[in-house]
Amino acid sequence: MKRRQFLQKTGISVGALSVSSSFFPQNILKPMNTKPKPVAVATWNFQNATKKAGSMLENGFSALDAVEQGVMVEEANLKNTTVGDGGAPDRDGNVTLDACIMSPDGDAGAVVYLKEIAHPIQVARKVMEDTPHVMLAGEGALQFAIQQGFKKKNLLTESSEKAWKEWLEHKEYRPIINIENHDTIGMLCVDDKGDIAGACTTSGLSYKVNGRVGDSPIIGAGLFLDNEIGGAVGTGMGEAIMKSVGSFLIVELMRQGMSPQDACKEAVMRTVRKAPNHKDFQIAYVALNKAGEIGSYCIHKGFSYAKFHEGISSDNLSPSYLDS
Ligand code: SD4
Repeated sequence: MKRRQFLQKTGISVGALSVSSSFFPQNILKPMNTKPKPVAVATWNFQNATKKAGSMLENGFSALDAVEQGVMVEEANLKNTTVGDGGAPDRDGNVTLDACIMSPDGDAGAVVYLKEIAHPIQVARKVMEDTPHVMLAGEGALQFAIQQGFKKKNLLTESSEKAWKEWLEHKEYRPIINIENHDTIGMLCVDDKGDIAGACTTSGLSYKVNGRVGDSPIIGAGLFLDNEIGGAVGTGMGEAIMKSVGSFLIVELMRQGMSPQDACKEAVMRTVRKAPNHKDFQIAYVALNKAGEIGSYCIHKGFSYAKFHEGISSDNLSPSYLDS
């Protein structure tokens, strides 16, 4: 039956049909099959982490192993006061860590408010692989880590303790754009099979209220990926990222055909349009699609990201931003 006869018979108008077919995003009709060369990308200028992940990918490791080992470089870096060991404490002096990980099959694991364990990302992976759950919190997460063989450690370094005591003298509590307060590592990797994985790990906002958890360990906020489309990670003011479910939003926008760059920009603009105080805080996203294209956008100048692709490490990459 010819198209017009069919339409006449079924009473569907040509207009109605064209509206409904254009409703379907291109990427759903044509799934992406391109297999890119391995790539690792991370928030901020964490090139040691992307180099670690990138060289693992080049040696045939999976994207999941590469993101885990990659972010562990920063968790172990005592000079980084916003991730892992040496992370800044909350206002009461507790170092509490948040992390999550996602694998290409869509599985996920997370820990929040985890104390005394230097590599929360490894515990998050254990939650994903060895329990039927996605997220463990606080004391339960710590008990689980110990049962899994992790060793307890005091994560409050002398210098973070000193800085915290100095802070206690004034107790100024406000988000300050781009300074030490914001250096969470979120990483995305595509491996030589074309599979994508992601990880995100942080000590959260420095001198936060005891108990506060940000976006970083929340699947959909600080990290989200779909192995058919790509992934996204966020950093900055976690409250704003959580309220817009930023990383999930970016992946869904890419599913509808947007480039990683346009999707990151739209996610930032959702926050900007709703938050009149956006000038006072930073949020930044990095996205990677399955074709290996990277996008990044933030509210204010000062955010940077790092990538490793085809043996080349590129650091201090500056995305476009809203403020000019
Ligand atoms: C948080 N998004 O806990 C994190 C902070 C951050 O770089 O990104 N630091 O809200």
